[in-house]
Amino acid sequence: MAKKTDYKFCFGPWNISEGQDPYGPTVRKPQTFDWKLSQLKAHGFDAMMFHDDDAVPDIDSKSAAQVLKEAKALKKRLDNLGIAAEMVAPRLWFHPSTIDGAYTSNDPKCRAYAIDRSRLSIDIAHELDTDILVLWLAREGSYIRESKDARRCVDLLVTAFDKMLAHDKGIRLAIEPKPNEPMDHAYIPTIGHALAVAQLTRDPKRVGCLIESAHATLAGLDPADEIDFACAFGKLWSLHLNDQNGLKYDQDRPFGCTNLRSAFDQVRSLERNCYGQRGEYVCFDVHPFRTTKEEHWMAHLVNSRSTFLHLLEKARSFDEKSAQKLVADRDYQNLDQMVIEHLLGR
Ligand code: XUL
Ligand code: MN
Repeated sequence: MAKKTDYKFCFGPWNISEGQDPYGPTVRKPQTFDWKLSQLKAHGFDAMMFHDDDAVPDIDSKSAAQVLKEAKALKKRLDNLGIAAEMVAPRLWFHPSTIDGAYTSNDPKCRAYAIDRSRLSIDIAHELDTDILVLWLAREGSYIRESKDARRCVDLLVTAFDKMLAHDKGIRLAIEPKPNEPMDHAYIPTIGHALAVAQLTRDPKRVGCLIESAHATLAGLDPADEIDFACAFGKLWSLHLNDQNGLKYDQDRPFGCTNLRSAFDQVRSLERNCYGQRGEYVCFDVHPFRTTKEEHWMAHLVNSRSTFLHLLEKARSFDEKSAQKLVADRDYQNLDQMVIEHLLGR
């Protein structure tokens, strides 16, 4: 029998968010970073994900030396608490230099800013002892098709990735595709696009991906199939499990809350690909509903983890033998019902 994975879990400080949306302000007072760290351990999580400015606040106002000093101090705090840093991601969508995109901005000065900041993020990752740089390419796309040359933008992305790969021989780039929001259309909307672009870089072996369930759903794809596809290439290096109710704004709902069967299929796919056995983490990129009271602030994370563990039990207790008999008989009708009954606990 295959070895059972002992899954490790993580989330980011932004997942304990204050409820702001485009139509209204925050509804919960911000929590301190220390509180977030203490909650992480208390609720059975093992690691934290970091944007570069989660790790070092106000990063743009500090010298590189100061940034690295603060990253070192953070690493000490994490070590003392027994918390790992899962990844670092450059936040390339807040600064004025990223208004028209970062690596694909039409302005060469803005592109230079994006690459410099990415290199600094890699140095932070190094200090935090993670070899994963996550790239959610937030503004690499267009609102107006004629504003950018999409062919040239592919070249610009490859140029930027090559500079990052050259900067640190140990870093691995995990591209997190998302088809839209904030852009009308993103240049890297799916895992297929991410892995294709990886092949154009100077070191394709160090360019892989991160799948977010909601992003796959927004692309009209099945998250479980995306997981299998990435794993067929050995390129699934991180994962943002959550849920999404149809084709609308990115919802980051608790894992399994909208489509329990899809969540079950994602867990099955992780299991058959032995995800987690090479040190990968299960991360939940989920947000509390705006209505959430401060005293229930961790519920969306705790519930996502708990649903994952329940579904893991369901995946492991699924009667594969009977399922295979139905498959051999092309009786998908009863296979369908078998899955439903299993999820209903019958
Ligand atoms: C955006 C998103 C980000 C990335 C990290 O939709 O998912 O939080 O996961 O930059
Ligand atoms: Mn994400």
